[in-house]
Amino acid sequence: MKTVYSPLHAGHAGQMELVTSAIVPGFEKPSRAEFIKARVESEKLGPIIGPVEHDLTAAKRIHKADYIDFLPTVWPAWKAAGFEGTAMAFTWPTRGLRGDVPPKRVDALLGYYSFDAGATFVDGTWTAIKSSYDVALTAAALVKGGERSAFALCRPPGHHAGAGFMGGYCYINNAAVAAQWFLDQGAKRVSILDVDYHHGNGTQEIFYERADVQVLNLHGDPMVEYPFFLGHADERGASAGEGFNVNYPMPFGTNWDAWNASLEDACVKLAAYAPDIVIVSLGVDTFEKDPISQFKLKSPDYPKIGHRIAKLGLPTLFVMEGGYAVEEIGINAVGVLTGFEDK
Ligand code: Q9C
Ligand code: ZN
Repeated sequence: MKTVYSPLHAGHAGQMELVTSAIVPGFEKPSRAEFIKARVESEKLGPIIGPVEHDLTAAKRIHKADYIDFLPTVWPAWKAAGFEGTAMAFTWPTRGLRGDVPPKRVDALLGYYSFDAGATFVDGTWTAIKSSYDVALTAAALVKGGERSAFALCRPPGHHAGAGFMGGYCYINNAAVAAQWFLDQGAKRVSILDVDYHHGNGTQEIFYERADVQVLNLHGDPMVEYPFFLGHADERGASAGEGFNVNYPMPFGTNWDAWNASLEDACVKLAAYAPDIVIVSLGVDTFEKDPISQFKLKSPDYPKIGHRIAKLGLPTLFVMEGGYAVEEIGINAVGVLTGFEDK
């Protein structure tokens, strides 16, 4: 399996993150991608290639144009305003406020275009976002071109980003972009299987009323876990999309057996949908030692995930999402991929 990777992710570095009661160094840091790349090499998964640059047309097929156009302006505007450090939102237009009037200040616009303080900017952030998007589209083209699978080593991740907002370390929803791109290239149906620990709220929102993209999400129960405000089992899609969104919220402490039961059910539903392409939103923050997560998967479990996905027998694009136990992130992410190749 080929991996698509760009070194330009590395400029998205050194930002701070707001967690309960403190501002700390960000968990979503460059070493994540470097550990994964090193493991791709040491496991000899296959060639690592650079991305082809794309314009933003594919992003605007699923994101609002004003939102995408805002992203490259953040850091220059932040600097021009005389601010320093990490560009971070602090006010949001929640219920009872105007969500339809974008303010003029960049610090306010950060809140207008986000749902939390978790999508921050430093100097290299836009370049990294754009490279991650290019990585996803380049890997998608490999699968479209006939490869059985490809690995988009995306950083930053994407699945929390909705049509018009960022959050949770995510800006452009790389998996959703790829899904729409496959449809625009002639695919009739695409399934997105999101195995990241956190609910992929952005992906769900983008495709919620559509029947041409099936979205299956395995994640920590939003009653007690981020992103809290989406991801319940009764969210099954709406209008034409009724039945094409499937959520598997699971409690803290979920181990392989319980998690695997959800995966099995999701794979049965996926096979019944018979998509042309499977996109895996590949988060490995389900790992027992993940510093911000509460599931109990162990390293030997990850190849089993890949093995089950391979049994679907469908062209598969893996898109990197979360995972914050950096020492093991490569072992676990690449474990899924080698498990897939072993069939
Ligand atoms: N105390 C992804 O995995 N907040 N995003 C965590 C930690 C945000 C995770 C708070 C977590 C976002 C792509
Ligand atoms: Zn996650």
